[in-house]
Amino acid sequence: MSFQQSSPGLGNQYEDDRVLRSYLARVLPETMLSEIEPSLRELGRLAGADLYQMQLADRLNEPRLTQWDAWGNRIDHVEMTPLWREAERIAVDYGLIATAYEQRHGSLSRVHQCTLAYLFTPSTDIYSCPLAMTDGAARTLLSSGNQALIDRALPHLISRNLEDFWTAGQWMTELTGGSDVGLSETRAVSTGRDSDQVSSSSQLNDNWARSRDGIADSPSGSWRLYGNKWFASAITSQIALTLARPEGNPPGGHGLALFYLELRDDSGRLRNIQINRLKDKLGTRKVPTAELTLVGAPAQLVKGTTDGVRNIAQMLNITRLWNGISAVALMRRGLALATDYARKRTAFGALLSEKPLHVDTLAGLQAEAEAAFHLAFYVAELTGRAETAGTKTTNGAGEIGEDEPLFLRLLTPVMKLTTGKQAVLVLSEVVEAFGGAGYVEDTGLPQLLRDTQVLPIWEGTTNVLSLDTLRALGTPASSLAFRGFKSAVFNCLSEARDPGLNEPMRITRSALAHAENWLAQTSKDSQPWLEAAARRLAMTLGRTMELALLIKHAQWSKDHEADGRATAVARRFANSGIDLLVDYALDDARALVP
Ligand code: MFK
Repeated sequence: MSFQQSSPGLGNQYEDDRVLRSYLARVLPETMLSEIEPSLRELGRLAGADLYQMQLADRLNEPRLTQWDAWGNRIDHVEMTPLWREAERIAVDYGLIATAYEQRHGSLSRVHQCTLAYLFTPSTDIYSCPLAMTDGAARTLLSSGNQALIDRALPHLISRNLEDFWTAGQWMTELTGGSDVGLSETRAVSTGRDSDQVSSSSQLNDNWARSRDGIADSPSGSWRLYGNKWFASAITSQIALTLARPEGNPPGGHGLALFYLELRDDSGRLRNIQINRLKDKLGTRKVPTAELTLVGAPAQLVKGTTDGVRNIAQMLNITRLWNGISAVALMRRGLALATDYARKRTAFGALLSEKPLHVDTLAGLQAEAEAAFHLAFYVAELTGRAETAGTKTTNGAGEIGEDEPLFLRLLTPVMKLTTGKQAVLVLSEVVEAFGGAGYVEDTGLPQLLRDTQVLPIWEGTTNVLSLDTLRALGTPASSLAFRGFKSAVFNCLSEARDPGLNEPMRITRSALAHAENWLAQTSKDSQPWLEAAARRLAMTLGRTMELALLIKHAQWSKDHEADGRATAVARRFANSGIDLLVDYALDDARALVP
């Protein structure tokens, strides 16, 4: 065999990323960009070089659960893979959580953090999962106003020191379901004084110190949890937020309460928690996802004894943002590899990069990825603004409009569901772009697709988030959320002058008007009709917003970078199906699915 095929390679993942760099140049003040750029460049280098090599070498490693020691003691120890240990170190070093809470750049700190996450994610085998939950827990504790828990846990969650750093789990799913969380069966039994009365952090720390000597003890005034958690991601975390029903509470999400747990005692033993097994999953195999039994695990109330679902929702909004950033990061990785490969692979007498059909295929994927990128980072911008609302920020972006919180509430599920689906489509095509090689494990490509497949599932499936979109819309059409959506779309179009953007603008306006009219009509109809079309509506909103953001960026790029590529992307994406709102008779659907 004389023929040798060069493998696809990666350059500096920051320097080579036209889309990211152009976006940052638009949204960040110059001083901020020049301050953070050296660390982005360094992380981009790591992600494309050492970390990527380590990821390929770590491919066959998986977390290992050891339930018993040699002497018959139950230990339930989970060993992380070498790549994950390195990923944790890098995450702490680069401040992947800290950046969002130190808020050195006001609301734009979220954009900064998401940029770090975007560069970090594709080379670290879903270590973004524990980071997402850690971020979500930090935000949830802050919003809870529970000062004792904030003082105790927050410094660890946002630490830049590896020794102090804690990750958090988010245990919601039970055998009864991952979507209808209100069905949770875990019981909470009060052990005495209500922990709401634990008012100072020193008191809480005292209580904790006293309970350190044994897992059977817990801080006074706390609770014990009994039940099974069926999908507890990243069980290696130090703390978890979870839902349980205090005895006597009514059924449903309202009757659940939000609890805080510290998983291990000082000797590292789990505190009345058993790990039954690790899940054998399609992808995300580096994530130690566990089935747990809580056998009186000591816990603290985070905020009141009811409304657990409402109180954990803050966490979901943050992890959904991470989901979107992960979706665009994985699309970027797949396309970086496929594009490089196209420049190295010859077929039928020419490089793939010179073959019109191959180039056209990759261009379509690039348009999807670029559209998703702008939507995910736009939600990061809005999240940063919501988090710093009312504070004086260094970038003057602290003021938010009346519609903005409801608009963000609407756009977060829309973004999560839209980008998750795009990522699966893009990664599936990326695998195909390599032909048979894409189907072979040691290229690392099948794993990319399998890991991506989780994105439309966890943190709310596409259908559950479509229903959430309806809930977030409130009273359709006239709602503040939709008003916010509409004005954001029009704002994006307001400065577009390039004639090349006329057609994308027409398609945006038409999709928006259709959605608005459809909502006005359908909201008068029956609930089943509205529900049946919820996914088509949510995807239409997501793709319309994406196109509007592409148009805005294209005009900016033309004006400031003399670059027409973003316009080409907007034109391509505009013709890839924006308005998906078709009405099918519900009876026909029922007939098809007897
Ligand atoms: C790569 C990065 C990704 C990170 C990965 C992390 C791995 C973690 C693995 C997992 O944990 S996966 C499991 C995640 N589970 C979910 O995402 C649950 C999916 N199901 C839903 O989202 C359902 O819509 C929900 C459970 C919220 C529905 O439950 P209910 O009991 O029917 O709640 P309801 O009545 O809709 O809402 C209760 C309250 O919460 C309402 O407020 P009020 O009480 O004031 O009326 C809602 O408005 C509010 N709410 C619900 N969702 C909200 C929200 N508020 C703000 N934001 C939201 N997203």
